[in-house]
Amino acid sequence: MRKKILFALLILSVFYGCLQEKSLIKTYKIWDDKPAPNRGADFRKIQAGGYPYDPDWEKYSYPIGNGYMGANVFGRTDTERIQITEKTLCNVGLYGLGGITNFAEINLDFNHSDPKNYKRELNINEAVLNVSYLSDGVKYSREYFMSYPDNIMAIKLTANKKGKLSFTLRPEIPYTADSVKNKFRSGTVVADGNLLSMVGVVEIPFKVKFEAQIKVLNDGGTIINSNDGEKASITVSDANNAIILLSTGTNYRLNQNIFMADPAEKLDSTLNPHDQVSKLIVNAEKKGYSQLRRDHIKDYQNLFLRAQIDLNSHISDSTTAALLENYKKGNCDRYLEELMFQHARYMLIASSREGTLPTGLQGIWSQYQITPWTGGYWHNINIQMNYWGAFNTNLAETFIPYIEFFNAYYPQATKIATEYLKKTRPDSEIGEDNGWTIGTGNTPYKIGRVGGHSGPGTGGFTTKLFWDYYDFTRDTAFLEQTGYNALLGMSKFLSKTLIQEGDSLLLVSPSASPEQAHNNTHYITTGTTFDQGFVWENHHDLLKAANILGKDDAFLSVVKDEINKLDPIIIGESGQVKEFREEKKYSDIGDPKHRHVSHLCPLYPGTLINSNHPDWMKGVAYTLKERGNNTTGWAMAHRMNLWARLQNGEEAYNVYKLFIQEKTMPNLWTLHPPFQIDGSFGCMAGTAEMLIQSHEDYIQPLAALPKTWNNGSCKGLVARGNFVIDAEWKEGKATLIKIKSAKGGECRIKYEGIANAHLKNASGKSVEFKDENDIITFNTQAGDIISIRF
Ligand code: FUC
Repeated sequence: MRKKILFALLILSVFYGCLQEKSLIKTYKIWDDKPAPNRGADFRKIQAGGYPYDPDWEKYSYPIGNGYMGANVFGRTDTERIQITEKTLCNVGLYGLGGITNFAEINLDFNHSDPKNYKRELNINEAVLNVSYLSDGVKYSREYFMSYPDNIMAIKLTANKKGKLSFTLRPEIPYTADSVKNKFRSGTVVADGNLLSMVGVVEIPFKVKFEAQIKVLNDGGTIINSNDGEKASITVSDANNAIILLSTGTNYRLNQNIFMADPAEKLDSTLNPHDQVSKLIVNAEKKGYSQLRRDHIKDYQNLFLRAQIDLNSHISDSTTAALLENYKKGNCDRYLEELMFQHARYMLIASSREGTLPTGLQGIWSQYQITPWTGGYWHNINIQMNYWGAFNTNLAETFIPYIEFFNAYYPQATKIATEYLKKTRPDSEIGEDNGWTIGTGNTPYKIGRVGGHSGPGTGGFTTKLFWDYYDFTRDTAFLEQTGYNALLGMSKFLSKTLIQEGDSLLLVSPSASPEQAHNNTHYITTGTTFDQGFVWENHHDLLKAANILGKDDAFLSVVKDEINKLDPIIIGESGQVKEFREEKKYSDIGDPKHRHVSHLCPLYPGTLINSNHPDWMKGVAYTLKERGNNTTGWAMAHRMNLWARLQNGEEAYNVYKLFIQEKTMPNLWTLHPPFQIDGSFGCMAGTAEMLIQSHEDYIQPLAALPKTWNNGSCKGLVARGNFVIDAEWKEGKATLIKIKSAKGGECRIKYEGIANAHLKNASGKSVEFKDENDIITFNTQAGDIISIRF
């Protein structure tokens, strides 16, 4: 009998263990008890770049996405609004760069005017959105998702009584009305049987051909279509339920020509998205809704479920809007802090998948004709911030689109490097081997100029992502094929931006600290900390990469010589980290409250400033205090990560709190303002950085734990070396740290009193370790799981 009970317990615990691995302890949902309003754009309030603001879209609609396309769903019961964005559909944008634009508006007329028991809910654990309500005694439900494996949007509409589902589907191509200033596009909507096609072209400046197909499959009732002029529609009457499938495409192909050719030559005009868009619909219909849904959830959860944090919170009953309102009043519910973290991971998965473009300034969502700042890839902090958290929150694959983007823009980036050097070095010999670089403003169609208000350090800021991608994944094939050459080429370029000053100093010239201005003009100088710092970081990472791969390029000796002559970090008379070499006291030059803290990049995302230089760390703390936490969205996120690296958990938490209180909207999108996605992703990285750090040569769990997170646990966060970390803590002290070694290798962990802890492997055997000043070191093989109990 005892044996049987023990056996049953064993089975149960194995089963429970499996469950633990596969599901989160909590369900994360964003929900509301009313639809998003849809009152139209507010023409009195103008966004960056001069385009009208749509507060309802921005604050209340819920986003879904699959890397290729995104949708904002309003969940309305009169006329539902589903606004579609497709990443490759661009018009002129701003500054001649091209920019993402609204792809389609899908209207569903239900005319249910008095809904009861209304609920709309975005389930973050599954990436599925639901709307349900009662109208005239009938319960109506709609379920929406966007699948990456099938590149399709699917909607299921149901009524709980037979024959009660009726609606008209009316898609519109946006911004084609005569009243629209600068009409860039034309197109038609045609209904044929149960299929609606939207076909057209955004003529200026790239002649992008686009097509969307929408298929309506009704169960019961009748279906008719209408082709009334431009306003084609499909009407379903008295059905039991229905499925809507939507696919989109353009003739954009990510390749080197996109960045090299003139605007009208960038795309292959012989390509037509029609076949591909049709095939997606045919395949999806064949597969069927249930299988599409299963495949979508499986694909999504394969990424999403890898990491979780539990800050000792309870799922709240309040709507998300009420939770946020309460938080603003000072009731800082930790569930919302967890939800923000997981929602950002959700949005990263929804907007950045292999084979699609990188996630942009607004992720994959834009309802604008011209999106603020073109929705582009801004490289003086925004795009980097988008990916900081990909690595430590266990979503490294979401960075692959940037690697693909890099491979496509690389030849143009080498041209830009040479052009820049020819312009800035008129007297010196500029050969052809100048590496590559990238400046601030870039889009899917164009990489822009280097320099101006942001120094050439933007290139090193970018390659930091390549190094970190390697360092977190330890993917040596990536380092060999792409990473090493990217670092090498960047060092070659940066090396040529240096001028000799005396015997032992090399300074970037011209140089700028992103967007800092003095006397109302951007301040251009020599050797800013931002530029010097990123030359140091890139050179340093290159030498590490060369060492790993056993490379012996002759240029490496140049790098070794230069790295000692950069003198990047100088403490000024106020105790500040100087932003400019010529600055004496804090704020002598530039805006003392500027949102950018580019001179602190050597602490985060860089590694030059670290605990081996306590005076520099103090200088960062002084500078951060002076600059203040009250700034724009992404700028708060950078500060959060910096405070985390200073291991000041209270300040890191204060900025996070401020970010939620001041910059977060009821749909949990966040503001720069306007809506940008970088701040959400940056704070997601910051949350993980507070819990696990690994930028020095050891892993440091709970490095910046604030008091309010005194009890909790995390699972599946990643440290450099590809060590996957679970941790549990009570009263601010670790009780268990579990390390899964994905790639093997030496593991070093720093934690107070760790030498007294018990280390066991998965079969319960003690693990030998060396110990030195609260750092323990032990060897691992790939697949090893080591538990450290305190
Ligand atoms: C950088 C920032 C701005 C804005 C823009 C998109 O240039 O300095 O604040 O976020 O990117």
